Amino acid sequence: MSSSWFCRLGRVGVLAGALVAGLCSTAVSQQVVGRPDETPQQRDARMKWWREARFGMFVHWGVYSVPGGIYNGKEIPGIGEWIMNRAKIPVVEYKAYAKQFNPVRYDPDAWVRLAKEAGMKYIVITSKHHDGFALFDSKVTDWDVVDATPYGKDLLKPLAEACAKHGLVLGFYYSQAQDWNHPGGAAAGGHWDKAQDGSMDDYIRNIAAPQVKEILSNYGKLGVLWWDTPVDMTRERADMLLPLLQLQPQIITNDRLGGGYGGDLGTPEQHIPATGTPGRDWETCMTMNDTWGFKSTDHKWKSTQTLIRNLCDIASKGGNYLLNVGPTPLGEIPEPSVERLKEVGKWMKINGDSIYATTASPFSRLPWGRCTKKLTNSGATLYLHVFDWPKDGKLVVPGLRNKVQSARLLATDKKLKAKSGDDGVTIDVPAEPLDPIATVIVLEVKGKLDIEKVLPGQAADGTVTLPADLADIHGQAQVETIDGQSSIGWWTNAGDFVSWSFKVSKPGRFDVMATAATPAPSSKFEIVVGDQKLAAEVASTGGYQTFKTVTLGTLDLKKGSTELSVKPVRDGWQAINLRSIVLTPVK
Ligand code: FHN
Repeated sequence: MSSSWFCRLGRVGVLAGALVAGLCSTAVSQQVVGRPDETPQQRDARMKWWREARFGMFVHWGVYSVPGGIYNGKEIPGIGEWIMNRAKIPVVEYKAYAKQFNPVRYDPDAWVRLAKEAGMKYIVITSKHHDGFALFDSKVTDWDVVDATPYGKDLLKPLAEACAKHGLVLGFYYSQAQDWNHPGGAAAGGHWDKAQDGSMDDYIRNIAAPQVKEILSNYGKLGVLWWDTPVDMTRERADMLLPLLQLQPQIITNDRLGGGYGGDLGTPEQHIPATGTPGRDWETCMTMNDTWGFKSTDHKWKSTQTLIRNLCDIASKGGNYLLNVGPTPLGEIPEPSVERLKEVGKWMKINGDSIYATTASPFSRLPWGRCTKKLTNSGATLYLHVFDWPKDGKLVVPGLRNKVQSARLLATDKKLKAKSGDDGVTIDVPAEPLDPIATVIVLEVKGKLDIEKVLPGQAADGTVTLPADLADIHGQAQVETIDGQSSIGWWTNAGDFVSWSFKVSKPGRFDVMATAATPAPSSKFEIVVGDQKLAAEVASTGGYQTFKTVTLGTLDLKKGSTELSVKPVRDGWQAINLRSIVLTPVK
């Protein structure tokens, strides 16, 4: 097979820089061209199961779970699986941890049942992470679970069997460019021990390529091969690995092989992109606390609400959610993960139809939640995920012009009344939500989807709310989701600004408030409306994820269409995350 089996494109160099720090933002703008010998229909058929699945489990497991974030009695900052690199642990010393890796409580059947119960359709496990330790019986090294641990058994075989038994698709993660324990494998990801000396080409030829061959040959049919951190992955190096994919012709790969190969999917990490990428499959991978590999001191668990709303948000943008668990050295998935996955599963059992096999929302924004859709012969089924239940019992679907055939609650099938009007479709809903996290309403509409963009206006009390996800962004800043709420982030460039268009029906003087977060002592910017400029400043909130609402001053608004911009001031601007600007009439 020729090395151009996958077409290449992309900005892997940029990506790799971010990845090596373990702080990757997103694999942006890598267009998948596909395989030159694959028709679009064949590609759609190959991607079908994955696109319908929407939800999968990521598993980061290895020897690093033994120190669990602690080295020489001290907590090592950062993600648990990077402990060897962060603490610069010598190879010999790190390898000794394997003697304590004895996962006698490993129950792959229970893992798979848990993933299934959560509503996940596939599992991607680290067959080998950056520490080079193989969870399988590798013939090209002794640095694997069979040869180096008291456990002595291949961990992937029984997982593959359990997946097959319970009908889940199995995928393997493989760190092809970083391997801190085999000579030549640490060239890219850092180097602190003579034992790591060696040529990266030799490492790829003698360790990575044969191991990829092993994982693609010995575990039955696989769904996914998940490459990672393509640091220094030249075309030539990638070409030592790429042809091996022929061993699993239907396999789906991500965009992290390197060498300019785009793979099948984009991999935004730890965040949800502002919009989906039509024509390009993508998958947000995310931790449930702050680490991928087990870290005994990390108790920052995301709430079930955040996880469910993230899943809705991702599905509404046409992506998949690959949610991580980091098992302990005994082989157990930490209890807080188990609890949350079971709760997500309860929601999915009732509401799964609104996630599986759906495609992206036709609305650019909905004030109360998210939407997914399925096209039907007569029109479309819209699944409305209502996060903020209307207090007045009227749910307005703004700008929807299609005729509604029916409206019902997904959980109970109870029919609801829906009426078309100037604002869109208004649905009469019960006084209380069925599920405060996300209640799903199913709308069947007729014909080709017809949605008019509605500008935000004033609430009955005159308030104007300008949320992050309605902003027009001028520059490189991006809308991201933190704790289920959107904010404008990555706003490091003082030349970037954001603006909103909205309608004013009740003019007057307004207090201007911003909900923002920044670790900087202060950040200065101005709010511009027509020829008015309001000098504004936000003081440190303690971090990029700690939001505070501050009053910035007042502005006059005239009747009619209005534009408000937030513009950094060159002297004094520091990056902020901005969740919203709210204007309230001065009393
Ligand atoms: O460095 C790794 C990290 O440990 C983890 O495996 C994540 C998962 O996407 N990938 C890399 C950072 O981008």
